[in-house]
Amino acid sequence: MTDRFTPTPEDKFTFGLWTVGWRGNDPFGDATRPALDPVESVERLAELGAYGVTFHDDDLIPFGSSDSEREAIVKRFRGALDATGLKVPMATTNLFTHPVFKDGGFTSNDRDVRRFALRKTLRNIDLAVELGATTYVAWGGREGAESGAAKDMGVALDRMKEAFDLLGEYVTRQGYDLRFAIEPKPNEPRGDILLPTIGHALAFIERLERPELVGVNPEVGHEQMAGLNFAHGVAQALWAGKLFHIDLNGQSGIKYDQDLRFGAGDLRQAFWLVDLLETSDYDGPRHFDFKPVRTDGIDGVWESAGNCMRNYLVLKERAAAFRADPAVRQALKDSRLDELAQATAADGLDALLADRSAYEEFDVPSAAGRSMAFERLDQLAMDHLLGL
Ligand code: 3MF
Ligand code: MG
Ligand code: MG
Repeated sequence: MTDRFTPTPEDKFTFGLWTVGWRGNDPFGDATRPALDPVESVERLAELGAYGVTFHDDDLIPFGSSDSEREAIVKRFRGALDATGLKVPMATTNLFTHPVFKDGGFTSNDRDVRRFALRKTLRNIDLAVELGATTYVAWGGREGAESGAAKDMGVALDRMKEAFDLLGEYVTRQGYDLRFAIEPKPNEPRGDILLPTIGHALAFIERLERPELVGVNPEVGHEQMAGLNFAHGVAQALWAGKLFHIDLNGQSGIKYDQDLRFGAGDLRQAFWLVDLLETSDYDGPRHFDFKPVRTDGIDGVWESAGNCMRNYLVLKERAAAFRADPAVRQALKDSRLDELAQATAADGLDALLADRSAYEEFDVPSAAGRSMAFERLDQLAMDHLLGL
């Protein structure tokens, strides 16, 4: 079906090889689908209208491959990219699957594992840059603990900082046009993970040697697993100039990482997220990090990949209609959003202190009695979201 919600590469939709390639294995069950050839993923995603693909080193080149195997795989992958025009805007490192990373990569208590993790990352950074990536994501899935004394958190943060400082030094020395994006997640697979939310990551970045090289890659479901409002978190990342990349998917409340297709789960949060992204200056990829449901065959994989993009475009249309509606513009005024945009004391501290109308003569009961009129505004959003 081709309609106005059919994506094109201009929409900048990208997918991780590990998303469509997920075989349905979970902690309680084996794989339900056969392995997907990365070249087939590239071809199918291009047919569906995607802009690019992303990968962990091990998604493309199985852990432990020889140099010649690696070379052959990369050559074949590059051939598929050239043939389809698909881009690789981002790449990342798998520092979580192999048992060697059971206590983490950059913050494992084992120093030699930390050195291995850094070398594994640096090696894949070279490949990422070769393939044209400008963003390098770091999700520290195993950087954490299940018990109190097992990890000294302050010291682990020192090691995390050391890792990002070294990575920053490397890309600077190599002259690479590459920035890092930290992906926060509160838990799973570790009981508790370091840098659990967007806010923790933003604060951490400011302590680095080269903070300008590091931003965040927030994921819808990860913040919602912590009960947080995703659009608010993304808004703060944008405010800090740190939204370097984004992982889109769906989640229903505080539970395991569901990785539903985008738009499933909390639809209202998805609406506000698209509204935010589309009215912001973020022009990076709209990257889907989801898992096609394990109950479906390969048909469901491509169906859900298409639906991630479709749902984004539907919400984009709905959000634009909301912003363009004269009734909404009036409701925004009635709710005094224009007043929020005015500085509170542009006249300065002295003028504020001298202003009797601000305090001594301020009519508190009348201000307390003013309705904010948010209910009407929110129902207008609901009506637009529901397509009324
Ligand atoms: C886990 C994730 C990860 C990261 C990936 C990219 C396997 O919940 O979201 O996906 O997105 O490692 O860095
Ligand atoms: Mg996830
Ligand atoms: Mg992710």
